[in-house]
Amino acid sequence: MAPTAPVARNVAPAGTRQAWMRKDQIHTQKQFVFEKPSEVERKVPDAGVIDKPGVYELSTLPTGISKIHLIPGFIDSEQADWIFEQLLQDIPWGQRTHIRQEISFEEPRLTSWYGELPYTYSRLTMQPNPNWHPLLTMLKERIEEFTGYTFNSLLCNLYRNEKDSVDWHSDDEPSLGKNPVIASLSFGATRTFEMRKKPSPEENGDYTYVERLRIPLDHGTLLMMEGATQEDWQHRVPKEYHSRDARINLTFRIIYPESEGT
Ligand SMILES: O=C(O)CCC(=O)C(=O)O
Repeated sequence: MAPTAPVARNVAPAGTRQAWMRKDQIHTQKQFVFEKPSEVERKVPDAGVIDKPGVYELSTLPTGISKIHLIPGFIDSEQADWIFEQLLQDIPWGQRTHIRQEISFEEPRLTSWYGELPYTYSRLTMQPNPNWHPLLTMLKERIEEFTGYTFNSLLCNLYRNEKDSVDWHSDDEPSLGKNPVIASLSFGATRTFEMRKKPSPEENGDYTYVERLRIPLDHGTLLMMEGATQEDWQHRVPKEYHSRDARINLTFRIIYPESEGT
């Protein structure tokens, strides 16, 4: 049977004139009859939570497997305490300004870049900085030993409080090459790292029904992102409604000269 839309029927008793025909009739009896829509309702899926150590395959698509590896306590909390204080003090933190449609706005966080090559994201270029802090070199080597990858660059982020954030994006700049491996190490206040799957072409860019994940990243936690994760998923660190102390996030990357990575 063809689906029928919900209808409102005039149920005035038979024999009476229709209300619209009688100027003196002021009371009409209308009854709304609800008929269930035939279309299946779509539910916005609840966000999953990943807070246990392990390797997680997020999705398998023609682009490949999107994989993350969560290692809480990669740096033990006593060591993480003094590393955090040292990095807060020694890293040359700066606030970058973006210009979009002739409107300039400051990034809601402080950043710093290390590496022999420049790094361009959101049309903003961070100049090469080969002067690695010894503590950052030590952390890079520890991650390399654990993961088997060799990183040549580092983007440092400082979230000063709950108002600082990074919006939805993928680390998919051409200079990172295909299927980039990103090692993300966190110190200080716990913040939620959120992920959402990119919608399929039929969704026309609508993220309403996509899969979502919440990953609390605390003091000393390492998060590895690999495979098609940057191609098929986005991530962000949202602002928080409640107060948060400072947090430092170090994202070790492999940068290629533009022509090689593409
Ligand atoms: O702070 C974080 O955990 C994420 C940082 C990030 O998304 C980035 O540097 O691209």
